[in-house]
Amino acid sequence: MSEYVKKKILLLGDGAVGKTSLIRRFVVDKFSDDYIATIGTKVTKKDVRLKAHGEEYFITLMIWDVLGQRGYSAVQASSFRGSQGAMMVYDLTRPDTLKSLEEYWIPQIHESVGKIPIAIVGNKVDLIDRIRPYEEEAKEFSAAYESVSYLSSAKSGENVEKIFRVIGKEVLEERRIEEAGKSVEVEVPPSIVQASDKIIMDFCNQFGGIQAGMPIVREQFIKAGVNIKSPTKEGLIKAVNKLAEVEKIVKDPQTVTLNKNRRLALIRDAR
Ligand code: G3D
Ligand code: MG
Repeated sequence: MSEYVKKKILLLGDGAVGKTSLIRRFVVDKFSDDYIATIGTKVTKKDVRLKAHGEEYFITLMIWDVLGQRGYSAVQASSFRGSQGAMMVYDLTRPDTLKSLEEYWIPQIHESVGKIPIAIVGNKVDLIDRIRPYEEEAKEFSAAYESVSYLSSAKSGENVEKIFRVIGKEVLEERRIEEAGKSVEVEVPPSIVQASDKIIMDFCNQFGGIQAGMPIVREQFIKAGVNIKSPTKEGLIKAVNKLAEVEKIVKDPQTVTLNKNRRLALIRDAR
């Protein structure tokens, strides 16, 4: 007997560590050099067949590529909800990205969904010489979180399939998930990144959720020329206007104006 299940897996880690490349490699088995910055959150589906508890499962992995920019905590917390496993990715050529897992990404995930199975992934193994004890470093680090660790390369494909399968299996065999169910407090006045974060969430909430809203946010932010890492007030104002244009198609004029003014106020009040 095989069972059909659907599981939500997050890919987390700093910008440019290789999250999007790993997903692309796993899903279409290809490495593309064109780099498209992930603005917001993107969900990719992949079906895999797995054995767990001695049974065969057909499992659909819903892989969430979450905005890798620190400070977007509302978007991130909202993306974390309901996730059952996570791959925490760092870049082997940039030690600060490993530190960032410890200081930012792992605490964030613990705070919003509790202790779910995680895998620590040191990516870009094709770029390093193996003289340094990278493996030991990764093992030591992951032991502290009772998690598995792998070195991978989205470029060569090394370990990519394996990591997704391992996390899929761990999620199936399931260690306990503690829903902390905490909401994220944002202090006042917000920074410009926090304003941007709030605007994105506000739009998504109005637009039927993060999965429906995020592709539109992505498109309009690009059109407005907003750099998600360091948004400017001018750029955000443009983006808010563009989002309003989209909302005009589906919402009444009053709501559109209300939404727009609420978002412009966020920008105005930002530091
Ligand atoms: P992100 O989604 O975590 O932000 P990306 O990261 O997947 O967009 O990758 C960021 C850059 O690292 C890209 O380079 C990408 O090609 C490169 N990259 C990702 N994984 C690997 C890997 O395993 N090996 C090597 N050599 N490069 C990798 P560019 O230059 O296009 O920005
Ligand atoms: Mg990306």
